[in-house]
Amino acid sequence: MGEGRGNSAMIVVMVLLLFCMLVFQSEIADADTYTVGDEAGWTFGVASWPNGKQFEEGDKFVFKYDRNIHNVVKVNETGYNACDYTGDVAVLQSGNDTLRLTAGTHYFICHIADHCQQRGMKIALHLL
Ligand SMILES: *[C@@H]1O[C@H](CO)[C@@H](O)[C@H](O)[C@H]1NC(C)=O
Ligand SMILES: *[C@@H]1O[C@H](CO)[C@@H](O)[C@H](O)[C@H]1NC(C)=O
Ligand SMILES: [Cu+2]
Repeated sequence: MGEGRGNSAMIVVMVLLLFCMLVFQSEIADADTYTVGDEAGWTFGVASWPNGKQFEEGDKFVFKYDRNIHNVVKVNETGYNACDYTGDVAVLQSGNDTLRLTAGTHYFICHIADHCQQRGMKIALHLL
């Protein structure tokens, strides 16, 4: 009798473990990949692209652009608002950069010519 109860407790634990693994897996599979700016890519006016979209921790963002005329610079909120950056910041310039982002708000600008200041080539991505 005691042994029977032990076995069923074991089964319950195993079912719970399996359930947790499934939930965990589906959360990973849930991560989406977005092409920033959709078909147009990372270009002028991209600032409004995130409007109405919901991003989640782990989502991937593909920045596609002509690397001869654009770049992608990760900045902080101040840099985003001022279209500026200083110091050691990551400058992406392959023309096809994929970033997996964590929860929080991430800011990117194009630092070529007046693209950020005048052309809306900046983005704030908020991930839940
Ligand atoms: C944010 O970025 C600006 C411009 O690059 C820089 O001057 C400032 O020190 C940064 N602030 C923080 C808190 O890192
Ligand atoms: C962009 O990069 C991804 C992987 O990082 C690759 O699968 C894809 O083929 C690349 N696309 C182009 C147009 O280079
Ligand atoms: Cu640009």
